[in-house]
Amino acid sequence: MTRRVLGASIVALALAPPAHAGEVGRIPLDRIMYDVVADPAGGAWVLHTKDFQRTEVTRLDAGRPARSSTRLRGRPGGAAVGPDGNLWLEASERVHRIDREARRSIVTRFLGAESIEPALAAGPDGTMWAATNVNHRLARISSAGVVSASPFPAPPCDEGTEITDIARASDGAMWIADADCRRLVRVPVEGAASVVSLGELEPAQLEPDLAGGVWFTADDLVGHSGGARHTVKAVRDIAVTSDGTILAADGSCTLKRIGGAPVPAPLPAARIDVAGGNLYVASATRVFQNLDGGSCDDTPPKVTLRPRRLSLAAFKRGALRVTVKEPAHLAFFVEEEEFFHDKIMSRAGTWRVKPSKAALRRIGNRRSFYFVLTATDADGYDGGTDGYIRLTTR
Ligand SMILES: [Ca+2]
Ligand SMILES: [Ca+2]
Repeated sequence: MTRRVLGASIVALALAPPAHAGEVGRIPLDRIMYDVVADPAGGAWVLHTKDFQRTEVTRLDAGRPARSSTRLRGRPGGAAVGPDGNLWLEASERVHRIDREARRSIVTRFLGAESIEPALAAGPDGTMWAATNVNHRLARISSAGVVSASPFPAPPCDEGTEITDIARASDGAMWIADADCRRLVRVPVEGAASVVSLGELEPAQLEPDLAGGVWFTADDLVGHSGGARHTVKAVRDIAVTSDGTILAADGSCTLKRIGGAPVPAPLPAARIDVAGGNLYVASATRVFQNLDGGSCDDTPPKVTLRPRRLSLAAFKRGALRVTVKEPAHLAFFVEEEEFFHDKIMSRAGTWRVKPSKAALRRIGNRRSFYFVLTATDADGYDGGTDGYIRLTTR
């Protein structure tokens, strides 16, 4: 059985019938992807940034061009599909709602004493659940933006309480990951909350199973609320498919399948999400819907810089050439200078580094300078080179 056939058979098992398979979107090479949130109605929202000061959200739908991005201030905290079918997203103490056309509105603000933890999930009562990081309160946010707060459903521990994720279980209960207290808190639809102590493990992300329990990530591990523990080195994200298969993304060319063989991935998958029979996997800048197609490359970009000895006049003319073997974001730095150039290479090729006049003035009286060249490919792998360049007088 070939890799491709194996991958296709698992897709058929878990996600049949896939409406679409292949690459469905990409963001510019100088962006960093935060997350992909799959929409149960098809499509997905991609959360990304260029400068970590703002978050952009791009809507992807198979067969349609990407919806123009909407921008908001700050880094995203929690992000989840709300009871109204829109993406709900927390950033800079605001809860935003973004619809399928990528239009944004602010649902509510958490300012001052009741700032919000980076976790959101749709509750069984038509509200969005969140947690505030003062006084350990649980917040329920209505579609109209009305917040009703109640005491956190488990007593605080000595370390305080840090909520990293909230998820709705298949039976309607809500699971809360409390990292500082190293525990999972389960809030049933009716009755008292219960606590699952995790020993030394600090839970990060949650994904509900099909039987009321929940899977979680912690360090190099994927665990279950029922007690199972599986080592997954450098686990970045997890998802549960409609037949209960647990897939873990670790930035490599295979998805780790808990309790089974790894599944070939179409790209080095760092983010993964499942909804409505679709699986989305994403690397640093690319998004695939389902697992067919692609040819996964988990090698850093190969890059060379020539020549290492040239005249100032030649440098000024652009004789310093960087060659890269695949699409990449290139950045050239000169030590102890602010001289910095970058270039997005949308295909393999050569970039001529042309210094500005100001940069030439600053380094023109030197005999040599130390440079660092970095190259980041479409999947977030870093390559590069560094060394000295000698400047000759002629
Ligand atoms: Ca995910
Ligand atoms: Ca590569």
